[in-house]
Formats: sequence, structure tokens, C-alpha cells
Amino acid sequence: MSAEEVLQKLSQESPLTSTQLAQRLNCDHQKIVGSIKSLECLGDVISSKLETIKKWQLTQEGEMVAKDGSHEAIVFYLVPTAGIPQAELMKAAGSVGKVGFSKAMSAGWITLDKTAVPPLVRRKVESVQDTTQVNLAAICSQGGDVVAEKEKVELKKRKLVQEITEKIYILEKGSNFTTSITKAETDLTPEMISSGDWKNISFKPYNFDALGVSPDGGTLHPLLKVRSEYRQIFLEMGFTEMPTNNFVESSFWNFDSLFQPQQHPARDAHDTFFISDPSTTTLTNQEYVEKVSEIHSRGGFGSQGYGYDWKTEEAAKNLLRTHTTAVSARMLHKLAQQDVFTPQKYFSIDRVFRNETLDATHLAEFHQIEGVIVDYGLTLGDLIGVLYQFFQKLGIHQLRFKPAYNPYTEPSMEIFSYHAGLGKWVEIGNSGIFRPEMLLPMGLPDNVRAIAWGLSLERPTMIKYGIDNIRDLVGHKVNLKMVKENPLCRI
Ligand code: FB9
Repeated sequence: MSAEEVLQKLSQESPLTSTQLAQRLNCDHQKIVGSIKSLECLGDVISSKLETIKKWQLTQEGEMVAKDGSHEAIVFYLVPTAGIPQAELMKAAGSVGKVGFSKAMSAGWITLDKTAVPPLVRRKVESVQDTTQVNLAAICSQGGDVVAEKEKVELKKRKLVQEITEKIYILEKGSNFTTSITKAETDLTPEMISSGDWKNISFKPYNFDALGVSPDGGTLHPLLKVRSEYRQIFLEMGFTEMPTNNFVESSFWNFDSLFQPQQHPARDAHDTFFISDPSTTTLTNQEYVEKVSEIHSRGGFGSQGYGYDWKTEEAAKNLLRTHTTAVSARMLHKLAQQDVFTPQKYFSIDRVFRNETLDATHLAEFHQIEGVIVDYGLTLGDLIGVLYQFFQKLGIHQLRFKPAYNPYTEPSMEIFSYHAGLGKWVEIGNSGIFRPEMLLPMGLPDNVRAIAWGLSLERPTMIKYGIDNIRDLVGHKVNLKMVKENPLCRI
């Protein structure tokens, strides 16, 4: 398809849209846009106006249904007049069986005869009108206006159509309209000058408005943009970032050092990813391991402990850390080895892994944000105060706290803030004061307290960027255009 063909069509009818030209010249819309761009540079041969329109388009599944028929029609035609057991029908229908059966039943095309043994699926009507297929074919050939809005919404709900926005051009003849264009030269060559040809050649005018080629650089993922903002907030508050570059952790640091008992449900394979090879690690620092064993099995420092037979082999199991609190434990233990205790403020933001039930907002991993302050005589009031200070930097001023339970903090509080958009209080994190049974076996002075809190990175990022499904934020289905084009994050 050439630019001259576009001009030919325009000479026969004007105005014309780029969509009409694509249909009449039987070519891709983008090719028409390319020709328009080149014609626009010829100086008013055409006049073009850009418009954004909404149009209905079949999805891949919609194309398949338009070609082969709807799920319900396929299931209907698989039911013989003598009827068929549901299991056989599902097997014959394959991937369309479940949706097809339910749609055919609700359409009154088939019924389940439970008086038969085994129960049989029977036809309730002689034949059916596959309106789904008819509507899809109509949208495909004539556009969305030929199908009622209610039908289109139903097709969209079934993910058979989608409404897309498309930029089209409306073309008219320009004041210098012509159907034959001489290709304007773009370069003045030495040959043109020496031969004098330059005098009879039309040169393409400079387009000083042309944009430069946008350099295809890298862009930060929205999660990492938000992570930078949270990191900045912690740094402004004088916190030091903890080293979190070990996804694999021992059960000892992930659970035992936090005084989380070995029978705790969170420690079984339903909630935790254990490593198969190497499945265990060697626990160094036997003196500290002994103290942890003691506090779990027989108590100490005024605590009665849990009174069970603590097992080294359980603590030696390798896993994917379930929280960055394992890193906080390592840092507090390291701090306790100092000759003289010095108060500290630590933070971490990194990936943690949980064997969770997956849904629209939960994957088997997420980024945990954690803040820890360790100092003499800290109280719950200090924790509440630092939470107000932290969340105020996120624009959140209304907080509520609800008593909660964590194995490693007492007291513990869930943190809530009022979400004006949703008109309700939403959970925005968890917090608490690390238990003495965690801090004292490490060797921290007995008047030292550690207050801490945590939240996820994904939740605020999804809110910030208006993302409802976690799979639109992370994973192999992420739209890279979203990553390249999403706005700066300023919290
Ligand atoms: O992030 C969470 N919610 C949240 C956070 C921020 C936000 O918007 C920004 C303020 C502008 C909106 C929502 N939550 C914690 C609460 C829920 O989303 C919850 O359903 C999911 N939680 C995760 C764990 O779920 C298995 C979020 C994650 C979480 C929960 C607890 C901690 C860390 C992350 C913790 C802790 C802790 C406690 C005591 C001591 C040390 C660490």
C-alpha cells in the first residue's frame, strides 16, 4: 500500500477516516497512519485531525467462539437425543465443558435428568440460536454498535470482547492536494551541486517540530519506585538499612530466635517453603543456640518458656524466609555482641515467601517493610509515636490500633488507617514490642527494649498505581508498557 493509493481514495471521497482507508485498501491501520505521517510532511497536500475513539474488539477467546461457536452451543450439540452422563459430557467437551454446561443449563437448553441411572444430561429443546456466536461475528465484521449494550456487557464479563480506545485520523484534501507526489529529497548531495540538478529538485522542508528518537532506556518497576520512597522516609528518620540479601534462612533465625515454638502452625509446610537441598544448615554459635533451646524448653529470665523438648534438627531446617523479622533478629543478636550496647534504628524492605492461598491480592511472596528501634526503656507509647511519625510521612494522619498476637512481640497491635476512598478503616500493618524471651538470650541488657512494625510494599503500590490485581503488578503477565509509562512515585 502506498501514499499515492491513499491520495487516490481521498480524491474519490473526502473526508475519510484512517479506519475506512484501512478497510478499503485492505491493509493494517498502522500502515495507513505511516502514509498519513509521510503525506503530512509534503506541506498541506492533506489535512489530518487526530481523534480518539472507543471500539469493541474480540479477545482471543472471543475470536475462537466466533469461529467455533459458544461454549454452551458446543456442549448442547454434544448431548445426543438419548442423553449422556454428565461426566462423559464434560470429558467430551474438554476445556469449554464447565462454562458451557452452566450456560446451557441457565439458557434452558439442557437439563439434568436425575431419575435416570446414572443421571443423564438431556436436551430440553430441539435446536438453539447461538446468539453469543452471532453477536461476536457481528461485532467483528460491523463493529460494536450493531449489538445491544446489555449483550456487550455480558460478552465483556465472559472476557470474549474488550473495549479498546484507538487513535484514528480524519483526512481531508489539503490546499495543495494532488494525487501524484514527487518524492521530496531529504539530502543535498555534492553531485546535485556540481551538476546543478539542485535547481530543479524539491527538497523536503525541515520539520523543526519533529521529536528526536526517544532513547529506549530502562525504567524502574512501580514496586521499586515505591520502595525508594519508603527507603527515603526511613533514612530521613535516621534508620539504617539491614542487609537482607539472603532469601534462604534457617528455621533457627526465622522462628526459634524469635521465640516462635517449633510446634507453631506457621512452621509447617502449609505456610512455609522449606528447602529440599540443602535441607539443613549447621547452626554456629552453640552458646546462643543453647540459650534459645533453654528459653523454649525450660524458660528463663522470669519466663516459663514453652516446656517442650526443643530439637536442633528442627531449627537447622532451611527455608525461604517468611518475614524480614529474621534479619532483624540477626541484627539484634549482632548488636548484643558489642562490648557496650548502643541504641539503634534499623529498617529493611525485601522479599519474603509464604505458602499462601493465591488470590487477586496475594501471591506466594511479597515485599515486607520493617522498622525496628532498640533502646533503653522503650514503651508502647514510643511505638505509637513512631508509627504516627512514619505514617504521617505517607500522608496518613488518622491511626487506630487493635490488640493482636505475634509469637515474638508482646504486646502486639494491628495498625489501621481511615481510607476516605473506601469510607472505612483498613489494616495497614502490624507492630509490637519484641518479647524478653527473644532479646535476653541474645545478651541484650535487660532494660533494653525493641519496638518494631511491618507492612507490605505491594499493598501501598497497588493503591498508589490503581492496580486491583497483583498479577498486573508482578509476574509474567505484567504489561511492560505500564512499567515503562507509569508516573513518578512521590509519596
Ligand atoms: O501492608 C499492609 N497493608 C497496607 C499497607 C499500606 C497501605 O497503604 C499505605 C499507607 C499508604 C495500605 C495497606 N498490610 C500488611 C495489611 C494487610 O494488607 C494484610 O492483608 C497483608 N499483610 C501482609 C502479610 O500478610 C500475610 C500486610 C503484610 C504484612 C503484615 C504484617 C507485617 C508485615 C507485612 C509485620 C510485622 C511485624 C510485626 C511486629 C514486629 C515486626 C514486624
